[in-house]
Amino acid sequence: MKTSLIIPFKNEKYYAALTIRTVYAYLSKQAIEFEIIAVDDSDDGTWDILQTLTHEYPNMILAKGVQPAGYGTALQVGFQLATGEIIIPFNGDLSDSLDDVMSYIHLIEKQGYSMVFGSRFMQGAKVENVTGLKNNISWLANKFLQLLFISPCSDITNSFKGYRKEVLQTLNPSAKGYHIGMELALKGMISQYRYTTIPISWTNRRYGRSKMSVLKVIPDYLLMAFKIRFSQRKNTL
Ligand SMILES: Nc1nc2c(ncn2[C@@H]2O[C@H](COP(=O)(O)OP(=O)(O)OP(=O)(O)O)[C@@H](O)[C@H]2O)c(=O)[nH]1
Ligand SMILES: [Mg+2]
Repeated sequence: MKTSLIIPFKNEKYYAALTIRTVYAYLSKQAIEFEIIAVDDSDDGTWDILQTLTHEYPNMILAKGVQPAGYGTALQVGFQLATGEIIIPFNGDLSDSLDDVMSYIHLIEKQGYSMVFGSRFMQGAKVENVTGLKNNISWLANKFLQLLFISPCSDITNSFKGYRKEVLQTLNPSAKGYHIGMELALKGMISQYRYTTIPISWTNRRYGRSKMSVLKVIPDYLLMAFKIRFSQRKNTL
């Protein structure tokens, strides 16, 4: 099955070339068919770097995000362009692991899962250089979501997940920001798609600046979680 890696970039001039080259070098050595879809919302020269790379790598697609720019809208642009049967959002700052990408592909292709979720909070996960506050808020938010949705998944908010394309097409995400990962996971679980959660590795960025303020995004996460929970309740009454 062909895999589409969707990589969003916003002002990642230190990572753009490093990430694309690292991903290519790694995936080219695996026995898989793949494409990279880079979706860019930068104004720091990242776009020019990515454009140069498209001449080097034939199976790389480069697209601009749509305005107003957002992590969620960027992923949605990538989903529309993806031609693979497996779709995996992968962060442009190399925080996610390519070994985990291969585990996702294996679980979908060989074990028939519709979705695979990566968890930073289960036994076996390796999290490096994370800031205490962000990690604690994220852990707490995921505990809360687990209770609200009675879910065994310990990392619903993480966007690094793998999906069959046909699943994404039915989930119809609306989140414009970082909460798109949570929206897709919750809607997918409610729709009873077969999924599993595995421990993953996550390393904090070494260069550049984080675009995500965890405190600012909390209202988006809460609103979306309650909206999904209450529409689920209405449907089961
Ligand atoms: N196209 C696009 N990409 C974005 C946008 N916001 C963030 N990104 C990218 O999405 C990825 C994740 O964003 P980060 O800023 O690293 O967010 P984070 O991983 O939660 O934050 P850190 O843990 O501090 O790295 C990075 O590759 C960003 O460049 C956006 O509005 N548009
Ligand atoms: Mg990051």
